[in-house]
Amino acid sequence: MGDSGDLIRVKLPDGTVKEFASGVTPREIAESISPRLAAAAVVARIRPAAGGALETANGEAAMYAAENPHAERLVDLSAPLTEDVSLQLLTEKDPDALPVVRHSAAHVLATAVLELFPETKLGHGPPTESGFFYDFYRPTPFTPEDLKAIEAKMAGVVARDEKFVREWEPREQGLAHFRAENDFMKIHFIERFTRDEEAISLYRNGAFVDFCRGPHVPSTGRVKAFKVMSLSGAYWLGDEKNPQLQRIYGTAFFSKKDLDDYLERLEEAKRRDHRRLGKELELFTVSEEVGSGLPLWLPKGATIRRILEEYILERERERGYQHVYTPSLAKVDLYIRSGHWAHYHEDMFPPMDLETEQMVLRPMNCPHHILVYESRPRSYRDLPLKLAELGTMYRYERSGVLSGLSRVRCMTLNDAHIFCRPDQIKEEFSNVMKLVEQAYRDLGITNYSYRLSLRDPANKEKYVDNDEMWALGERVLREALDGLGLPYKEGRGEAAFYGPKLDIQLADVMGHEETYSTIQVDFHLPNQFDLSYTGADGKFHRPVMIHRAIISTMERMVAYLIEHYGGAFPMWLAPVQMGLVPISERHQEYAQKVQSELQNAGFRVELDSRNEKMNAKIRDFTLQKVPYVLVMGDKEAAANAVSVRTRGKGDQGSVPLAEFLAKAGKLVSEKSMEL
Ligand code: TSB
Ligand code: ZN
Repeated sequence: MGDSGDLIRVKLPDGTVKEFASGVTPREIAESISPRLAAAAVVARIRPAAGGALETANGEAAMYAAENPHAERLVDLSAPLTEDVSLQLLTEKDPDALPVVRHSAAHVLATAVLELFPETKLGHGPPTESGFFYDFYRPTPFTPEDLKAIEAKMAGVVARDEKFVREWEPREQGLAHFRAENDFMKIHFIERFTRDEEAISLYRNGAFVDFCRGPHVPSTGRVKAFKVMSLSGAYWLGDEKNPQLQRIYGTAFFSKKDLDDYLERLEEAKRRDHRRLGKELELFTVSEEVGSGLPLWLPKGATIRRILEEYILERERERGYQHVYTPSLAKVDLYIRSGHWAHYHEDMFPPMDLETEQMVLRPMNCPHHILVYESRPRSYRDLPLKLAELGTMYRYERSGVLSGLSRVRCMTLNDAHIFCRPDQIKEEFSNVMKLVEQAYRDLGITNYSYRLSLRDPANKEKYVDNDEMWALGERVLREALDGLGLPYKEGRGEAAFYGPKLDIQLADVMGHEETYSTIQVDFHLPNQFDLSYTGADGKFHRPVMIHRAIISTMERMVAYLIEHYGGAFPMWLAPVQMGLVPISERHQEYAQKVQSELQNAGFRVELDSRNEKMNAKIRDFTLQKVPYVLVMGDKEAAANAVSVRTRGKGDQGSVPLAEFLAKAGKLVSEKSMEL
């Protein structure tokens, strides 16, 4: 609180401190600086002088619970300030303002729905990564026409430019209002999240009132660009015994251009979606009879996978990795000893009873590789020992998060465990990074970022409890990263249960990131298994383990490559590199000769000898995104040539077969991205 009682001190981003009467609002402060700034501002960020760090959003609780008065937070431009604060005004350009306008858009959506369908009961309506949603309870399903009407009505609410006004109501009185309306979901939120509050926070725009802690943009008119996107069903509180809710999704931006850009990217993402291309290009399929998250690789997808596998095995051999084969299941005791059972068993398939034993499908390959290490005594001269395997493993991913090939339940990881001396960690780490860079270069992956994945120290269940070990692992990784000069962000709660990781993140068209490569420093498992090597001093020492995957799981990497290339693979990865089209029946023989010549040279070719028109055959190969279509008629047969149509470039005319062969061979051996 300001010392003088009715004056507060406000520190602005440029460092100046100004005094205002207590109760001044960020808007009034903005106006005192410049009317332009006041008009441009959407929301304010304040940090009380006695304050702490930025409050992190914690899902629903953050939406409804009373704010922590000491934490840095966003507030309405109309929020009265009654203590000394640092203040920053956010305009539409500030990325942190976007979730605010999306939350306001959710209120606009609910306003529209209640005006059109007054019998509807409201659930909650938070912003999301890509927009917002609102959950509604209404026995009659919304139709596509309803959604259109809702969107039109929203435009009306925006045009009315209603102020978002925060109101406080004594908790019991507020609850009584919601009870009178039979608003069972609002009552639940209030009871659950404001147990210790005397008053509840409401936001009003026009006649619409919602239980909400804000903040909001100043008025509905600031929701300049929005769109109702889709409708889905969700059970109240995720329980199928509860009433079914209708969740309407939308998105909102500060400008029409941002919205259009987003919708354009969404279209692009749909065009590239690996689940769709996987079907169209016949790469993989998922059968309900096998089960969710258990894809079947079709011949063409399997070809891409096999090429990737051979590629990475060869790189590993060059670098002194030794490959092993180990089974995909083990006795549960192995995973009890490793700590997986204590910290990871929620992600594992349940055990199978077998005579007197319990077996589990392995969720990771590490324990098996540890047993390979243990199969004979090791000396310091054996280290680093790099055991690698294309290891198949099983994880019980929840059905809601499964997606095509990118998140599955049965996966094959390009895995290795490096057993080394502590003084070798740095060099091994750097070797792994070099391999990652080489693989990404060859695969044409250029856009990636590094994430140092740390544990959440509060989560004792998910992580091994050993502060010293975590500190050491983190230090080693930071030193290695700094040594290589790599920029990285941090991810709390993203570590493996046994240690911190360096994860390499790739983003899709929508900017959504996933982890692909990973390097992990582990002091835990060597201890659990009492691993040792004989040092130069003749004594036993404990090795360190580095877990690493270069090209991730075959599933996730192929999913990425499909989307990255939009199905138009470079020559070395294309499942079919050349499509052969004889112009008519009489060119069939020549086409077969060309086919065997190309096959003998190691190319993957497909000859279309159907009784179809030439153009239909060319079109089909084009739709399959085959790099080269080779058309053969009298002229080509006479000259031992092929007429070449290059993907994305069109008809290139007749080329002597030998010349084409040499060029194609070069593209493959150089892993060229061009044709
Ligand atoms: C690197 N024990 C280590 C290994 O030695 C390990 O399993 N690490 S992991 O848990 O991070 O998994 C390795 C990689 O597998 C991840 O970085 C991710 O790219 C990939 N992956 C994880 N879960 C899935 C899944 N459900 N579907 C597809 N790929 C996955
Ligand atoms: Zn491992």
